[in-house]
Amino acid sequence: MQSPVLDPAVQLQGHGDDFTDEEVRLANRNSGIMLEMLRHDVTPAGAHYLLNHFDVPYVASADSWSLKIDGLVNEHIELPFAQLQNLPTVTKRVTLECAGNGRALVSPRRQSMPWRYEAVGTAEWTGTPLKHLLQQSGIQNDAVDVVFHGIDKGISKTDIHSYSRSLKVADALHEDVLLVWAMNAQPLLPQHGFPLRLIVPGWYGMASVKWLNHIELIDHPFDGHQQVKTYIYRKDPNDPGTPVTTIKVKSLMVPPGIPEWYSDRRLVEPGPITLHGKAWSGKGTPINQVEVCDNGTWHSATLDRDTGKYAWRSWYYDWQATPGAHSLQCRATDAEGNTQPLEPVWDQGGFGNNGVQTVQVWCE
Ligand SMILES: Nc1nc2c(c(=O)[nH]1)N[C@H]1C(S)=C(S)[C@@H](COP(=O)(O)O)O[C@H]1N2
Ligand SMILES: [Mo]
Repeated sequence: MQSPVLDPAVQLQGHGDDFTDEEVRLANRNSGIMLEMLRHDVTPAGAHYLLNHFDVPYVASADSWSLKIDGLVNEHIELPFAQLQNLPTVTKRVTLECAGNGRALVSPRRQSMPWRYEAVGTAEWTGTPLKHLLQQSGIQNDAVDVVFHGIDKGISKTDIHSYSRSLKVADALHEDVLLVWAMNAQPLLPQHGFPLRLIVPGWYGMASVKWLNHIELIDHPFDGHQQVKTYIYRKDPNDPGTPVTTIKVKSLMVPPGIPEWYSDRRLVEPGPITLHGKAWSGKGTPINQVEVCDNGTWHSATLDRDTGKYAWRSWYYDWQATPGAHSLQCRATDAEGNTQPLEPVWDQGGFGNNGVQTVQVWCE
């Protein structure tokens, strides 16, 4: 059998899908991690995935930035950026994943950012716990939601709005929620929220509001566009659905061998090959197990050390590559017993697809 990796006729075949011009535009703005970068425990900032709904705001310097906390608090505060940095500082290693990751792999798919596997990354985020500031301002009893407003603005459907998301008061007071000004020990890059963003560990990325300058406490559930019109798991348009919150268990592998550049079909030589990857889950739930499948047979992978409650875990598996075609897969199980489904679970918006990754490899 001729190697499908080296066969030009196979290489030139399209993937048979029909991505729209709008999807291609979104994919050019919102980059994913290169899967080989999964070898890094901490993703270099420039290789971290990116998802921006609107334009990246131009913020020339942090000097004129301030954070306002108002609404149902005893004391309205407005803190200049420089003062924020004088607050108690912590650094946490956190894996972020976009809720739409895997959207392009469900069918039919919502036309939106067509992520396959790549909307994930891990960084060391430095900032101050939000909890202290909220406690300092004094939350009033009738406060229900804490709304985080970014300064970026745009239109979805017919709603003109700034990117804003809320957390329930109890979730906002979680000790691990951070107001962040540095990523991997450098000031935030413009596209990752310079100069200030929220990081909500264990939640899908939409909760971690960038370009944050205003926190508002309100006495009702927030009904902003990004809160109620999207980021809802739905089976059909009339389904009231359930809000997207914490990250589901997932794993990915670094595709082995060398790629055919256009198709990314992989070529490996026969013999021992160590497969590497990462596995993670939400809410700080540890990973208990990763398995690797070669043409339908599952094997246990070895977990590397834990590098943080909210950070992905490295795994590896010593594979023996034999001549021919291989379909490689990996599957993680977390400490709550959640396992990745073999087939994507369909969702209207393409949210929360944690179906197993499949990598086609040709060995010769
Ligand atoms: N202000 C603002 N914050 C935002 C977004 C945005 O468009 N505007 N996108 C959200 C989404 S959907 C994700 S997945 C994460 C992505 O963070 P990153 O680009 O730093 O990886 O930011 C979130 N915070
Ligand atoms: Mo996202």
